[in-house]
Amino acid sequence: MADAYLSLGANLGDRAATLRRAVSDLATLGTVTRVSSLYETDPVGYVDQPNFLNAVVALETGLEPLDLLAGTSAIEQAHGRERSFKNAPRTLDIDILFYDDRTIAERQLVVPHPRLVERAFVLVPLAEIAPDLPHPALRTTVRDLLKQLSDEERSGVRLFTAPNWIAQE
Ligand code: PH2
Ligand code: MG
Ligand code: MG
Repeated sequence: MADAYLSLGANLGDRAATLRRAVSDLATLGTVTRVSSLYETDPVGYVDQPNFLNAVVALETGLEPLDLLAGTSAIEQAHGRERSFKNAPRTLDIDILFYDDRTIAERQLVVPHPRLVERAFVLVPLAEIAPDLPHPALRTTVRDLLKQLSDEERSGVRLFTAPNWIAQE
């Protein structure tokens, strides 16, 4: 069994409903062990698009990384994901952030996710559920990676309350 961390994002349609269904779909790929809160986030990269809702999920899985990627891609497809251009608005994006402490550099999949260290929309929810997790290559904890971002970057990520979002104990 491996511990994977996944980033979820949506900025089209009923974003909270899509993310809620995505979390239950992910249970077909393993056991969802932690789910962050939802965050409303300013778009990063291609900025002329609607705000996102983002969250991070921990998944215990028996799938190998490329099989996990096939599974998450199928869930994106099932939610109507279209690939028009890089960073285009999307009904659902699921990215693999970490897969145990492995580093993977395949054509289809690079793990740890190469842009996670610069993305408050990933690090804020990740720090909520796994602050002490070390980045396997940088050896810096998620908490410390988040501290390296500017106040401005962190202010683009705001707690979002959705009724019936997945309950955490
Ligand atoms: N995803 C991107 C590009 N920009 N910005 C926010 N706020 N949230 C995202 O999930 C996101 C983004 C590419 O996948
Ligand atoms: Mg992405
Ligand atoms: Mg993606």
